[in-house]
Amino acid sequence: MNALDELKAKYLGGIAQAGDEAALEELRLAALGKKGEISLKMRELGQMSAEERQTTGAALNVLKSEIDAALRAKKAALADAALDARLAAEWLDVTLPGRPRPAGTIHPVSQVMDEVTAIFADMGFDVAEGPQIESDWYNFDALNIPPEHPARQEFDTFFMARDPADPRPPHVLRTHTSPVQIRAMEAKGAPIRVIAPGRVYRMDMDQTHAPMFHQVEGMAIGRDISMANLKWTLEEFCKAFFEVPNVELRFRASHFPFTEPSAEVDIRCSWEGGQLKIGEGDSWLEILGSGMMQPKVLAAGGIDPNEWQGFAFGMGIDRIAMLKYGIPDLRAFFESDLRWLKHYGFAPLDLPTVFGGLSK
Ligand code: 2NL
Repeated sequence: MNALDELKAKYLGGIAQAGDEAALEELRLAALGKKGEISLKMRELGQMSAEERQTTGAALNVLKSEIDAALRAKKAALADAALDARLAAEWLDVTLPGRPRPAGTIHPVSQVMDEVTAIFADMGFDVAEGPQIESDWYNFDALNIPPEHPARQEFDTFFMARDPADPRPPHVLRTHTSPVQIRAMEAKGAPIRVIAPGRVYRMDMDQTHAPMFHQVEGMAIGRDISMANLKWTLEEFCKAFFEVPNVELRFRASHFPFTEPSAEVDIRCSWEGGQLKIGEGDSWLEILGSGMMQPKVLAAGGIDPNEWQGFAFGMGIDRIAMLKYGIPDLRAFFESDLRWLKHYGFAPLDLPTVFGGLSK
């Protein structure tokens, strides 16, 4: 074996064995670098005879390109191997199902409020909102609630603190959303169709009462709005809300200071097997209070009762939400009744995975 064949064997063998780029670079410098073995051999050509120089020179050039090609091929092979190793290590199954993330849901009371609002919006009612802390005038006087009325007692209404030196009556947490309707009358005048959904407060707390609950009141004022319009409006509302083709309503004479005449409204129903069915059966379920706007209340809202008249009604949202969705009692709202939450697809015992699996 001549010297060039030895060099060739040495370098091609070394390149084949090289395990990484650094080893390859070392071999490249040893062979082809300025002081590399091939370069030194090139320099020796000067001392050779013309004939020898030609054959050795050509052979050196061939060897040089062979080594160069081997280096490049090995470098590419190492890069491929590195990529394969990474692909194997970082393997990802994109066909795996996602991890479930329990989603929050809208609160049932909010949902029912939205439903009620949408139904009345379809019948041309605007939505009005107002303050939850009201003046004594908007909450009581404007509604023809006399000073001696029980609602005005300390036991029934939450009164705000007032400097004892201040002679004005204290503000209250509104006990109904009627004040919002008085404000709407003042702001827009007649004719008007409006509903007022929102939170109300009464000093009451037992199995069927909470100190804060939700109400929707509504009113329609025009030149000749009558109780017939009230009845039709409430029937349409009940059909849409309870999602039944027919309903039957019963108006029972009643009394509210702000309406005259006044009626409590019951809906025909049955309770077969503990299941409430609206629209058929031998039972009646009270769903709301209503009546014709008392003339003094119209006047308090700045509307002339000699020119205008209208109906008004009020219902408890929490109660009709419980009826519609079959919730047995109020504690569902306070103690997160599992049936109630499950009905809405909310699993209360699963901790959200975003908290890093604290439950495990
Ligand atoms: C009930 C009864 C009712 C009204 C609310 C009302 C409002 C104005 C004028 C006249 Cl500004 N009336 N609201 C009328 C009748 C009944 O609520 O039992 N609610 C839960």
